[in-house]
Amino acid sequence: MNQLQDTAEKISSMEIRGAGRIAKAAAIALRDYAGSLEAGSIEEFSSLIENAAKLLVDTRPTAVSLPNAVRLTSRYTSADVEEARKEIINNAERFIKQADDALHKIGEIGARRIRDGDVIMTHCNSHAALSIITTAFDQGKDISVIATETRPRRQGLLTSKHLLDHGIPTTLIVDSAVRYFMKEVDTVIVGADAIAVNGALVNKIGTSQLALAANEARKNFLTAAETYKFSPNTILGEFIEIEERSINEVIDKNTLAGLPKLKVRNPAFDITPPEYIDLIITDVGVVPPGMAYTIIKEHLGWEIGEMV
Ligand code: RUB
Repeated sequence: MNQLQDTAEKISSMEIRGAGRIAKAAAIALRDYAGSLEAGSIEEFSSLIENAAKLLVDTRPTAVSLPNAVRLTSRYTSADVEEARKEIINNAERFIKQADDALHKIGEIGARRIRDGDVIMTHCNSHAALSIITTAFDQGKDISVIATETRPRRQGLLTSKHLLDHGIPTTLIVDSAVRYFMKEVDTVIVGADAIAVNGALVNKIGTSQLALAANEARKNFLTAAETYKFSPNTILGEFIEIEERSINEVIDKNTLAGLPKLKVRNPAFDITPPEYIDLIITDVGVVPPGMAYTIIKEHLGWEIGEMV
């Protein structure tokens, strides 16, 4: 298996997961593929890059960071193979650096919204949300975190380990205990797989329940989203596809064999409407959901004509 297929396989199987990491892995895979592929003409080069881009984008449908990263990386203007190769390598390096810088900026900006003594609830495993939490803690704020387990893949354990390694007091709860604990929470912070043009948030299944419970209890609900997680295609009226994963993640084969008539569903993400989101913490500042259109237009750098 070559390195490109290896990355695609690791994204599909979730060995590489989380919208930011998926995007960076795709940029690295394209950089290395462009760097080593053999093409006799620019047409051949172009077709190989297009196939590679498609292979990567098709691995997981929901995280918009993936097609955005692939699109930003695989663009080139030169008609010369060696120059086009260089352009792709440079694009990838730029994207990777910007993604790392964005995480850092989100941490700095988001930490200002955290007060000393805050109890924060988070869901799944978001490096952008964790950047805010660890930055606030490093600033000396006395904070603690309630982390949801996040069935079925239990990414809450990754989050708990990350926070505990950082010295942050952390409590793990099952997903169905979110409303029970909301009264103890000051702020909910989650990551984003995609932000639509209307400011709706697509994130790990269960996020919208946190938002509902936070709204009912009048608690802040923040999402941390790098600008490359905003979806340009939603400007064209496209929907963001919600990935349905294997039911084997939910129920093991033996149990299922004993319940032959049981139907099992496993959507991996859900949609939180903009009215439940107080603020989006991005690398270019804190914005209300209503600003999503502006972020897409000003920071994603391609024209509508290019997409239609
Ligand atoms: C991960 C998930 C994360 C976002 C943001 O889902 O929903 O909240 O991807 O993560 P999965 P980050 O585990 O299915 O990939 O902030 O790290 O990009």
